[in-house]
Amino acid sequence: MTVDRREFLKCGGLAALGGIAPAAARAAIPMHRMSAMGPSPSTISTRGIADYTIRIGPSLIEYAPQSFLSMTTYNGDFPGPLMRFTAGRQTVVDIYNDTDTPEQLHWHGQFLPISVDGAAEEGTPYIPPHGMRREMFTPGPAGLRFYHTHLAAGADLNRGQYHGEVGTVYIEPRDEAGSYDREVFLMLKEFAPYLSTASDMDGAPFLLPGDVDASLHAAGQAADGAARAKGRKAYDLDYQIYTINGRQLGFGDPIKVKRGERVMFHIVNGSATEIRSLYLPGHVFSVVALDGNPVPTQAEVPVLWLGAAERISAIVEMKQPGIWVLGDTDNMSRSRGMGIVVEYAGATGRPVWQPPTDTGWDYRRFADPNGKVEAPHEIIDMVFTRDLGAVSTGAGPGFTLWKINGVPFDMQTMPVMWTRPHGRRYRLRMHNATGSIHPIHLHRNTFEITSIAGHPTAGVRKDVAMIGGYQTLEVDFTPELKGRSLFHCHMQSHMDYGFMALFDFV
Ligand SMILES: [Cu+2]
Repeated sequence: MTVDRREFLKCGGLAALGGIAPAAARAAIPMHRMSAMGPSPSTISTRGIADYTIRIGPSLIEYAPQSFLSMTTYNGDFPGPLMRFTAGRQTVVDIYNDTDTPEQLHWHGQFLPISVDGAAEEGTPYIPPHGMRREMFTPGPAGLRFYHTHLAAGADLNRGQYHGEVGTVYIEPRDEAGSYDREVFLMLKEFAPYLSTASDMDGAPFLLPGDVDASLHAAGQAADGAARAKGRKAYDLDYQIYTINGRQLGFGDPIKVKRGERVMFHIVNGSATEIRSLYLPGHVFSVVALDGNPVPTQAEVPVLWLGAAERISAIVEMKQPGIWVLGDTDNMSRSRGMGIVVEYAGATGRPVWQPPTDTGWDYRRFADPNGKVEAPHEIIDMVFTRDLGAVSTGAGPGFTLWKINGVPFDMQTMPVMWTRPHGRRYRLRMHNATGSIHPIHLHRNTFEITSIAGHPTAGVRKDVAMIGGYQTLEVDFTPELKGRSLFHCHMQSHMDYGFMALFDFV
């Protein structure tokens, strides 16, 4: 999905983009279904025509020539249509659920009322099977956001974010510097999940700083040892097919560039569970924004890393003519398709891959070196633990159960863990007593990373952040909105098996 910026502006934006119904087609959508399905009063628009219409339904996606996957998608394609909003300007989106099961469409990274946020745990109503909802909201904050289903999948790998219900949202700032020539949107996503027995479920040590907390390590090892002593085995998840924008490496359209061009890459990790890296041999990424929020320091890095649901906006100056593979640094992931070809005008030959030499990832590179962190009104401690293979699925291994402060989230009663006054600054001090990296996420808010593994930092604002194995991560925030906000690990298999908790700001 590549958009020439000048062309985009010339054509008036929305109409220039694929996957978006023109006004005439939109008017043809059966409006009578709306009243029949009875949209909730809070979401009824005074306007007649929606800015975007989304249809959730089954489709076939051609991930390689003559090779198709059957999956649930938005508007019959993967990724779903790129939705462009303007910060602060009210928008209307009609969502039709053409499936047999209730749906939730979550507007990830935006500050929206519970009625439209798209999480049943907070109280968002489901979009009924074969029904629709009209959602009216004021988008924000500006920057790269996305949307995805928010259903629990559990052991059913045909549900939730394992499927194709993921799309990009770009919220135009009111004033954009625009120091680039072209923008390219990349959606990273694996398909065809399968389960195996974990040999080593903990990730590679790319996350910096790498300090491990001895007491968290001891606690984690003891818990894993106790589970193994009971004869427990845990499932590990992997995927057969890896894609960028729904195509395996070599089968999608190449990104065509010219020497000297500055290309803005807007990258979304739409994975259900995986951490991804990206490298373009001979080039560097100048990181402009993390999770859509401008960074204080636009550092240049050779490799980008994104936990599930993280986004990066980065500019690459095209100054190494050739044909290159922009791909995952992991050879197995790339061989299964995680990459896309970058082709300079006039270049010939086969796409070239070279491994990077520096692969570390440190959020502090993008921080404000002189930033001062405000003291919070309250520090909320969280301890993350796991019980390997504790959720039995009958014969064979089990799914690992995840706990926050000793409690796995109860999907039946959906209890609030912390009720706190609105208008105060909170610090989440998260202690990871497991060897896994977790991309933790807080709905309806942006937080500031204030400490990583004991090292203070300031100025990096995100809505997802990776916490390293046996490390402590601190993030500060002042709740944007009153009401419930869901906190969870963004790995589908972790959030479905306990790794969630609710705040209620009153
Ligand atoms: Cu997790």
